Amino acid sequence: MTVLVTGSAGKIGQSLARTLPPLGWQLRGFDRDRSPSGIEQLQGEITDPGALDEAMAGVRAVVHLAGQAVEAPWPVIREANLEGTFQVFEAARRAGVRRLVYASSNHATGFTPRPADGCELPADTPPRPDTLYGVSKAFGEALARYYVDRYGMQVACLRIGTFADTPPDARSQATWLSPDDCARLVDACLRTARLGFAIVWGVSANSDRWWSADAGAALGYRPLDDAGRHRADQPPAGTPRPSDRLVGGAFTEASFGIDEVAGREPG
Ligand code: 15L
Repeated sequence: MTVLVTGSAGKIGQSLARTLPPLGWQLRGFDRDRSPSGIEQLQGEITDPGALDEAMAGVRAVVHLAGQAVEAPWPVIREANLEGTFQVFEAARRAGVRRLVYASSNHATGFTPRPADGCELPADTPPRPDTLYGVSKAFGEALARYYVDRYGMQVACLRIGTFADTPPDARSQATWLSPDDCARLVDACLRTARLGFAIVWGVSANSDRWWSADAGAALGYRPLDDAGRHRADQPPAGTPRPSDRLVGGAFTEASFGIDEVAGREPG
């Protein structure tokens, strides 16, 4: 059964192209760029309904990763993450594809205070975006809810933490999502018989995690990696900053305001 992966040339897309086929999934990639992965690939824009109709043919489920993955000027966010995500949901609906895994982000909740030691935030923590990027992810979650309620789709929204081969900094002791756990999470979302609408933290089994594992466990996600095992390899934590007290970390700082980001090249 074929699963369409949008954003297949991106960091997570290329990783899933390696990790999902051994778990039994046949992938078709869709991206504006080509990537070196060995899966079938179609090139196109996620804002192009015709290209998406072609990509959805014969597909059983969609993993929607494509879009702008960090803060950027509003026109970039609007085009990629609002228009693009809408067109992907619409194309899935037209094609009768019922299941979709949506790459949301922890930055949909970035201004939420980090919980006290030993406490965890539930997966359905209300949106409190730290950037326009975070706002666009909250939009995607609302769109998902709408397609579930109106059209009976089954959608898992993954509030992804820090996806990386190894945890890159002190914050990611809590927020790291390893490539193998990412595959386990997407695999669980594709397989579960219990999916209606779900929001799940995309995080590994980190000893210092702030995020509850319950919603993921309900879908059958069993993470195995722990950022704590890499603690010794990390650079020492810098001077504490006020933004350390918030889920979104640096994204909550003044340098991520609309005026500050307006002239920046999209990352
Ligand atoms: C994200 O949503 C970003 O795509 C990624 O670049 C990281 O900033 C990550 O969140 C994070 O919070 O570490």
